[in-house]
Amino acid sequence: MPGWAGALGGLVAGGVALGVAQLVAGVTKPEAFPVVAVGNAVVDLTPAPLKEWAIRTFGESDKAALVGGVFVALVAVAAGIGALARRSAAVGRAGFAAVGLVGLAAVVTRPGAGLLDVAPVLVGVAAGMWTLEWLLRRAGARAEGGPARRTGEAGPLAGTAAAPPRPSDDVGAPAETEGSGRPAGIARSGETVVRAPQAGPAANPAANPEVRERAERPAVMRSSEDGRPVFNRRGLLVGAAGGVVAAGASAALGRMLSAGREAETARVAVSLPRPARAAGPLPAGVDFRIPGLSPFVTSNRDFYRVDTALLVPRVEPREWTLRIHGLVDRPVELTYADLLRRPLMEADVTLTCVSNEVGGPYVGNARWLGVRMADVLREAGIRSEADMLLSTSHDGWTCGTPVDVVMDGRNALFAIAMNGEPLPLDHGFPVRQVVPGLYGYVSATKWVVDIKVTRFDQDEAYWTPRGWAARAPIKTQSRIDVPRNGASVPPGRTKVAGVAWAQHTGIAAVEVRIDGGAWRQAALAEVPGPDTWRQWALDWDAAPGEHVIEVRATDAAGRTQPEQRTSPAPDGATGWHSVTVRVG
Ligand SMILES: Nc1nc2c(c(=O)[nH]1)N[C@H]1C(S)=C(S)[C@@H](COP(=O)(O)O)O[C@H]1N2
Ligand SMILES: [Mo]
Repeated sequence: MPGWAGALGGLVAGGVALGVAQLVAGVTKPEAFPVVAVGNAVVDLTPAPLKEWAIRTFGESDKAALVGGVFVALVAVAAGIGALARRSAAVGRAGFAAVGLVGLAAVVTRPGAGLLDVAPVLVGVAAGMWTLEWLLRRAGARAEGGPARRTGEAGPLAGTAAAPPRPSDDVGAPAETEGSGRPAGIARSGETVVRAPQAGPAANPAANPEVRERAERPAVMRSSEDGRPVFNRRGLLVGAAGGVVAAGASAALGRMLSAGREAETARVAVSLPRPARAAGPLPAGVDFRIPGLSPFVTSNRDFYRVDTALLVPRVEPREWTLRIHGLVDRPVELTYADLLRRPLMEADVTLTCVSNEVGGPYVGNARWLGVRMADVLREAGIRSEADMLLSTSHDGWTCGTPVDVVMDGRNALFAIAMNGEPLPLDHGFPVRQVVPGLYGYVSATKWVVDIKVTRFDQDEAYWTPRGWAARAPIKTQSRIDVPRNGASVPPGRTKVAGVAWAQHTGIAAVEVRIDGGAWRQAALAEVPGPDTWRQWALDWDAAPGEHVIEVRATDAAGRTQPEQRTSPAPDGATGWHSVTVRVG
């Protein structure tokens, strides 16, 4: 087997080792990825003058240069190990073990290292050793049962390698003959021998004397006349390709998991500044505390989530910036630190999704902490012809919000916190928009990174060409939470209760009727302002039988919900919510 084949095997095995290590680090601890640990250790061990030289030479990319250097060193070492391992599997294993020891030393000497930190190195090294031996076996090295077969890693067919030849053995068929030391499944490709080097693309393999000769020999003798193993180039290349795929896939998955954990680590590390304008405690009567009724404050865990993101964007605050540009006098770019230095305010705001059906679950209320969008936009200087803020999220989703709504004095925020915690990753960490009174798809951009000040007649946001209205104020709605539709209710006095919302206008009245009878006024809970939902409740003397309960709300502008049911598209559902219950 030529030297390049061993080197290739070493490289692929090294890649698998790193990919697997990255994957394990992704599930255990991202900093325990050995390349990062080695890089950090190198930084610590580098004498100051050399460090300064590196910073002078590589500048901002000194970290990239360092990690790159570690990778180049690893590539060279891996290739060397592979080339040496052609002769002896023990050498290959020793090489991986030596590299692993360096990785282990780096990992365990990191500040805050724990026992679990050794896992990425150990599992990665094991995967690399296994891959190297597997590849070299495929390539034909040590076909005569060298150390490879004693490792016990060979497939179930390995034991047949020394079986006597069967006269009927044909080149294409005998997995047993070709299976020497290979995992089952791979062994079945009789092709491997037919297309072995020198054999050529024989149309009729049996007619090729060389192939026939080789096929008729037992596998133990699958070597050339001089006693050296036959090099199976195709076997090696196919195996190497598989190894590259496995290495890439595990590295990608590991990076994904790591990124999530890094963002989560960064999120936990955020210490929220005190608001310049705190919202104060909620009024005592905001919550009737009726079992089954939505609590006034929706916990972050229970808050509905709606977005187009298959993978939750993982944005680290130190990498986050918000750019405001377009029809402005002075474009603005803010960092997370800039945002946190500005006066923060708290606001209780109920979010609602336009896709919410009448009675549906896509509505939730939270206390948000953030910077007023209007303050930042005023600094940028919005031109008079602008009427739309086209915001873009980290993952490229876009949202069009009317300028006048954001600037009219309401609590439209670049929010950084939700219910006293940094925004959960799912809800837009590190920064999202919250605009009272507009459905989420035209206002509530999560992971917001860019705002283009523009015009509705010049730009379109994500959902507009998909059949949803460009402008979408929230429609006044009410929902019955208890009793649930289809519930059985004991006869006698019982509570009917739910929530109603008309953000930025406020709820003035909620009425309930049973079986199409007269409307009765429900009691309304307190609210901190017009931007949240409002609980309502009514005592009902339930008589046995089946009953239909309906609800409708009237907002502070005097508009009562229309009875006419419409579906959510294009700008929000209308109609009265109703439930049917059995009493008895
Ligand atoms: N980046 C991004 N932000 C987004 C969306 C999205 O798809 N991507 N969906 C919007 C919609 S339709 C709604 S209703 C709200 C929901 O916010 P939540 O998931 O925090 O409840 O987010 C809005 N912000
Ligand atoms: Mo939505």
